[in-house]
Amino acid sequence: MHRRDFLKLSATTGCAALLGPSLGGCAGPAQWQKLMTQGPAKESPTACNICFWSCAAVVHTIGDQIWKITGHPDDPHCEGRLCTRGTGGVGAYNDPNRLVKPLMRVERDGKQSFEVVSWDKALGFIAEKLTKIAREHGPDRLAAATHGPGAAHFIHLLRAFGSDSIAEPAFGQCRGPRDTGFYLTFGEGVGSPEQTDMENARCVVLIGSHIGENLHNSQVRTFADAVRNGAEIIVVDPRFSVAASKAQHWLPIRPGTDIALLLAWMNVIISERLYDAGYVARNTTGFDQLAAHVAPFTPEWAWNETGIEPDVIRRTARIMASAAPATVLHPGRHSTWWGDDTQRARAMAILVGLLGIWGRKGGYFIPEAAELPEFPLPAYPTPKTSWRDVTSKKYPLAGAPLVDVVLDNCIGPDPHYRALIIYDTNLPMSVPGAGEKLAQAAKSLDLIVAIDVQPSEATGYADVILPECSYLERYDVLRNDDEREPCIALRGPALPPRGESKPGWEIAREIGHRLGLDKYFPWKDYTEVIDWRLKQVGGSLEEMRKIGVKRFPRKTPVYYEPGAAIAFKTPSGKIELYSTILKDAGFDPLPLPARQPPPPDGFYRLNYGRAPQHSFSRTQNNPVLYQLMPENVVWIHPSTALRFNVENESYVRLVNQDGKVSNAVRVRVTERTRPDSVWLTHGFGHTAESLKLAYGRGADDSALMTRVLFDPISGGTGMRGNFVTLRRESA
Ligand SMILES: Nc1nc2c(c(=O)[nH]1)N[C@H]1C(S)=C(S)[C@@H](COP(=O)(O)OP(=O)(O)OC[C@H]3O[C@@H](n4cnc5c(=O)[nH]c(N)nc54)[C@H](O)[C@@H]3O)O[C@H]1N2
Ligand SMILES: Nc1nc2c(c(=O)[nH]1)N[C@H]1C(S)=C(S)[C@@H](COP(=O)(O)OP(=O)(O)OC[C@H]3O[C@@H](n4cnc5c(=O)[nH]c(N)nc54)[C@H](O)[C@@H]3O)O[C@H]1N2
Ligand code: SF4
Ligand SMILES: [Mo]
Repeated sequence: MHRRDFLKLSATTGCAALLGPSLGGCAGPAQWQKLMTQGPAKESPTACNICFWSCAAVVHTIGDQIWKITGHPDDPHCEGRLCTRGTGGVGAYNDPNRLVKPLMRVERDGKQSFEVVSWDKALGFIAEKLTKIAREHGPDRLAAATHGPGAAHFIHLLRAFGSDSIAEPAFGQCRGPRDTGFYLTFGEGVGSPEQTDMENARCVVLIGSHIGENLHNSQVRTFADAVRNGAEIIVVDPRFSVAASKAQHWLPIRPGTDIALLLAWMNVIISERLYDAGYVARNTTGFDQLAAHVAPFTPEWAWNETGIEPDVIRRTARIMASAAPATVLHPGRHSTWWGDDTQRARAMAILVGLLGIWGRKGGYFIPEAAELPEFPLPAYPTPKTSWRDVTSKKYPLAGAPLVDVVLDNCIGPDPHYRALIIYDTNLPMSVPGAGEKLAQAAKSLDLIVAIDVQPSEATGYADVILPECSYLERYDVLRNDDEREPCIALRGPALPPRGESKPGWEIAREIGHRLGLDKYFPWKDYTEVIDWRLKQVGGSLEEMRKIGVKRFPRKTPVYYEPGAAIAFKTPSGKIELYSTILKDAGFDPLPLPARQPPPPDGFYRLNYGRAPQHSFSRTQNNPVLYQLMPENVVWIHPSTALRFNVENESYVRLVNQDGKVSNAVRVRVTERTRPDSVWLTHGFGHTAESLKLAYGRGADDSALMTRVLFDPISGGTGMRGNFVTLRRESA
């Protein structure tokens, strides 16, 4: 059987695998009222999974219905209040389009469709294919693409099997360049949650980061603390973002020229001797080379590049330097922009070093996790070929596997990888060009498995689709992030899994057992693992089911002492302002400015980002969040509206530089976007028909990204180099 493009799960067989309105549906006002008066509600702890920030929460259930989900009062990720999306998590349970039965691709009379099968058949098929691949090619030829905390179960499965090729769009399409740039400079990346001490800051500098629309709960809260405390807020963004609206200093930069601004800031800070000279002398190397490098990059020079006036550049440089060390120069998060992204992150990291704010109060604190032992298991086998062997051929400095590289190695007559597991990630909408690559991979690979809660775009390429139950119906790995105060949180089920859906841990264990990996899954139920780990730190699962969140005292200080000589994990043991690693690898050891070509006449830069109501492409079909924002709109400048003779609320199609046409999308005419750009919220324009609410609504930014600016250092896929024009839609 030949696999072709992705199948829409609309075939009658497929529909039987979805929950359906008769079982689910969203409670209307009358039902809510009834629920609210029925009490008493049962309360159980969870960690939100509407995004991976994993805020600890309390699920209030009455019978088999969820009344509401509220923030856990003791949780530092949310301080008792969930964000819009977390509150709407109820919809993740009620979504009538949820997957609730395993599906397998079948071909009858030359026609392919998905057929409901038993778990035993689906898992048996997967195990048979993987066993054959291991025998004929080696277990290292299995790859995975994952996201989120639940991925841990499948990472464990792959490592136990003998593969470490586990890629995430959260690296190559998100944090990769940022973490690589900071790693090269400080010997470590930035954490998640980011260790920015905004609540104690006197100045916060945001470069792009659109906090407020980017709704990582505690990050927004600490940014609000900074605003409330009267900190000077400097926002560098070509668009008038929500964060810009809170700032005293909004620098509407020409897109793609941030390195020029950062170099000019350094020029001012060095020439006016505003840097922390003691910190720089004790903790950095390469200062002289840096000083010589930035000397020509004056504010007057940068004006021409960035469009920011020299006065503003000088004034903001002085503000951030005088507030230091209580200055947060935020490292950003989504950093795959223009293809020079590791160098931009390096420029930010160097400035962090000059200001002496790493490990200092009001700058970057030192994060710490709870010392929570791992459940004792045998060591993993060493993969015959590691992801590094595959990735380093193209990107020698990439710090993690890249989805693009994995997919490229899934294609062709004799691909390196032979099977792919997709867990909690929607590649066709999160990696530009991945849909086409997956369609090709489907022809070359022996097996594609998708594990998802809903029939999203990625599942359409699979041979086997396994329905995971929602986070509200399962245990997962304990949350234990590096943060200000060590703290663990429990995700536990509030209700049993709907239909035949299963928790990820059980799916991974069942596959593991069928592959003969019993020694890596020696427990019956994942609660045994959780309970064992908690008992090592004086707790228990029983206790955690009651308290949800447990805090621990810190073992190390939150900041370095002023005047400390810090041991960094770089080759020199210092902050490397000048990077010998980059030089040795043939890259610029100090960042150089770049310029992006302007849009052709009649075209606009495609800018994109977040809205508070949605997460990536995962929530558009959530019946609660759908009501808050059913489709995205395209922001256009009034001059663009005039030129195309379109009005607010009318519909247009976006056509990119390669002729790709979007769905019809509603226009919002606003001066908040530049005349040379348009703005879209990411995650809309779904093409999977079984997502009944989300299907066909709004425009998909990913589909318009046919020009990818690869970052040669980290392998990140720069997404901002695309242009679109408008095509009027007749009413
Ligand atoms: N509600 C919600 N919040 C989320 C998420 C979500 O899905 N939904 N996702 C989370 C995740 S994983 C991430 S990575 C973050 C992403 O959020 P961020 O890390 O904040 O993303 P950025 O790309 O830095 O920010 C987008 C901003 O960059 C601006 N911009 C565009 N081009 C340029 C440029 O050349 N220079 C500068 N200085 N600015 C530019 C845009 O106008 C926009 O305001 O959001 C997180 N928070
Ligand atoms: N065009 C464009 N591309 C982008 C971005 C952008 O702004 N624009 N942003 C980039 C960024 S910053 C990031 S971090 C990545 C994120 O990209 P992804 O990792 O792909 O995004 P997610 O929303 O986490 O994954 C969505 C998938 O997870 C499934 N899912 C939801 N809950 C569960 C669950 O409990 N279990 C399982 N098994 N599946 C579940 C959803 O149904 C959906 O199929 O995207 C990147 N790609
Ligand atoms: S930030 Fe919002 S969506 Fe993300 S985990 Fe917290 S409450 Fe859930
Ligand atoms: Mo991200």
